[in-house]
Amino acid sequence: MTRKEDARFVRGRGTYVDDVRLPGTLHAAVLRSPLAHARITAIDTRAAEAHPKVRVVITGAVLADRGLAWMPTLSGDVQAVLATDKVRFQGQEVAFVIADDPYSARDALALVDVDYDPLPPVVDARTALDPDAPVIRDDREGRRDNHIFDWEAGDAAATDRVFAGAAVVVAQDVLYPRVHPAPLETCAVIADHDVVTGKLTVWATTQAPHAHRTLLATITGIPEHRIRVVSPDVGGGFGNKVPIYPAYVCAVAGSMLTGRPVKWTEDRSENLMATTFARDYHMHGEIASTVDGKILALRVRVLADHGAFNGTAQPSKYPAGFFHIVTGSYDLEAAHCSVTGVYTNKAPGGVAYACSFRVAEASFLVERLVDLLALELDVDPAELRMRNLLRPEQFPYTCSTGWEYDSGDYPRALALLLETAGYRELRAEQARRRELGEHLGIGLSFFTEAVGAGPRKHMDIVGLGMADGAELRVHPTGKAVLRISVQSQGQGHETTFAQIVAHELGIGPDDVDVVHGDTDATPFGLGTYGSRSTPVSGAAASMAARKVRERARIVASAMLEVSPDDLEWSPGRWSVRGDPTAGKSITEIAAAAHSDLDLPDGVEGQLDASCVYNPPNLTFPFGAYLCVVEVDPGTGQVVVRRFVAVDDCGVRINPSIVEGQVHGGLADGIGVALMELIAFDPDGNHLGGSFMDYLLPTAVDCPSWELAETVTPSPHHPLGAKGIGECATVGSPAAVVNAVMDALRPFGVRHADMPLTPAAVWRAIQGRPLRG
Ligand code: PCD
Repeated sequence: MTRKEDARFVRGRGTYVDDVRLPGTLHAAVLRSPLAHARITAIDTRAAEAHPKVRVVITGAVLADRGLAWMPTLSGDVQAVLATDKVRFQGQEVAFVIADDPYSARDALALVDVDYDPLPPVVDARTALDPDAPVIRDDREGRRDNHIFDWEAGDAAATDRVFAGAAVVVAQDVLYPRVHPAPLETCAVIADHDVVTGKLTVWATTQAPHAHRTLLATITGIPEHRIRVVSPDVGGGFGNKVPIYPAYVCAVAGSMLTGRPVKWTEDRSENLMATTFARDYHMHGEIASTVDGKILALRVRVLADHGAFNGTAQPSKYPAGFFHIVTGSYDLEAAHCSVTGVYTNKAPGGVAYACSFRVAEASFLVERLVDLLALELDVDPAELRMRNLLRPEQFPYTCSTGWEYDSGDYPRALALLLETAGYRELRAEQARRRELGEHLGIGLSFFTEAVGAGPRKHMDIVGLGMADGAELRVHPTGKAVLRISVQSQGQGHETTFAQIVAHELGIGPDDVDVVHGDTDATPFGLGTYGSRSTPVSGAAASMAARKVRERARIVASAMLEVSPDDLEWSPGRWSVRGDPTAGKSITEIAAAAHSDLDLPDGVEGQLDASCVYNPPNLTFPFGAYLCVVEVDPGTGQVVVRRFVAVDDCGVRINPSIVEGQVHGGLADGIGVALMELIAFDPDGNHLGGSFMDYLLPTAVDCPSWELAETVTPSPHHPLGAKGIGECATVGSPAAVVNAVMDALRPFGVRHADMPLTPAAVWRAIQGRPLRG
């Protein structure tokens, strides 16, 4: 089925926040810090306020009077809404100018005069804990260093024991650099506070409208039932639209101060500089094996750069997200990982950009280590993986760091990959081309994702348990409306969620409309990230539809004057067991459910039903990827020739949407591996504030994807579906990097850090790799 929403998107008829025009709207711009670390000694707003079109200039002091200068982050820290004492990263919000039009607001920024007293910045996470490092968060009582947390998983002693007895140990420092989700639509907000009713309506680019409503209530003190968050069409999220940003709070304050709607739309540089980044993990990994390549254990230490405020978005029990899935897809005797988080003078964040809370970092590390082990043992990397993958009979499998993988047939996926790619012929071609002095590289990766958070007893964000809801209404004519708590940013939920209901009720997907993105119109839930919509809200939709089906059975039994037990279901219809001609369709039953038909005592009319789904476990999709690159050693240029991907996300609701999700993620992976990097100079100046510097992959950089699939249903999801949205971004960078390293083998290169730009590759060939 093609995507329903495309009918409006391909006509340019989508409605994004910036398209929303409310009468009387004022426009805002944010004044940002030019310095990475400095004390603010004075702010003079008089000249800006004198601008004829400026209505209000909000500073940290104005907010402090209302208790709004600081706000909670998603990780239990606090973040400055507008700086009062110090600025802590370049691009930090210092003042918020509200004017009649966006141009005047921008112009007036230059009229705000801020005196800064520069302080030395902490730019390199590796020096953040030095005893003489400047303390970034001196706002926090008693804080004398830049340490945020230490966290560990697995059994350290058991792991050390296995390592001590292992014949082979390979170790490597691996950086997963700071990258950015960079959605095409930047962030935007309109806050509209009605002084008469006290009601606040916030139009925002959010992946989690309900969580934002609760947070806005907590931050502003406006009662939650008077807050409505509307997230219309969203032009890409990728984790960037999970947090609440300071300008959202400023817009609310601005609307309360002016009594008018206040709109703020971020530009590209602001998005790249100040909204949440991803990764920035300095990892040290060790892998232990026997001489014949049986992988025994994994030991990992991580230094995590969280920027100036700890604003990572992930379940609160897990400060390093799901990083402890670093055991990957292999059967290990022991594993241990420890993560230390530090503050630096960089933008806050650490969002799960297209991965379920740090699975991208984990998966990249283990897949690099497996390749390095193959190199050390001189074994083919496909062969080494095949020997060590979990076997189907081991599921459900509990890994050494505690995750219970629900289902999988890994060897089948890898075998299909090798066959689809023509692996043996590729290796033969590589040998031939090496003779000619040409550098073809073949890279593999195998990954396991963990998507669909909760269960809520283990997972919450700021105390909100990770469950999601769905409400299904069936109208008298049999047409249905499904209301869901999750929010599409391009994934096609209007199509797939209609398909789920259509499948359960045996009606056409065009007879089901999906409502989302408006907290006044949808049930509560935690929203769309961590590929959780299908595993959680998709399950809720399916369960709600099954409740409707059961209600329909009772109504049908009253219509047919038989016992409900004598009815059997076929898609769209209840009929008398053994007599398929005596039956009633869902449409007929819906009409009857709204009619004067006598229903058994205790049975309500109508068919509507709802469900709050608390997932019993995450779902564990997986895949096997192969990338073929050519490297020009003279220039260091990498060209991706082929990319073959086998994905298993259980039952696919919409195969073409799933393929689209995989295509997008594979392109993401090429970008991260070869070109994307948020870099800083030693003063903390941000060096990637536009798409001229922060490179995103285009069609030119991508081959024609070659996809294949296996289907291993999730045993606990009502439809057997697992999430897919982030799989390819998790699995693909390792395949690309492994391919480049494979191509560089004749030059004796073992490892080089991402992004493998021409300069980085050329330097690695010269034996002078670029370092973090
Ligand atoms: N599906 C199907 N089947 C299966 C699964 C799935 O069909 N088995 C489909 C669904 O339904 C949807 C899609 O597919 O439609 C997806 O899904 P999922 O996996 O569930 O996911 P979601 O939740 O919905 O979503 C989310 C994701 C994420 S997370 C990300 S990053 C990204 C992805 O999604 N983002 C985006 N993808 C995408 N796409 C687009 N277009 N855009 C965007 O933005 Mo994060 O955490 O936020 O970082």
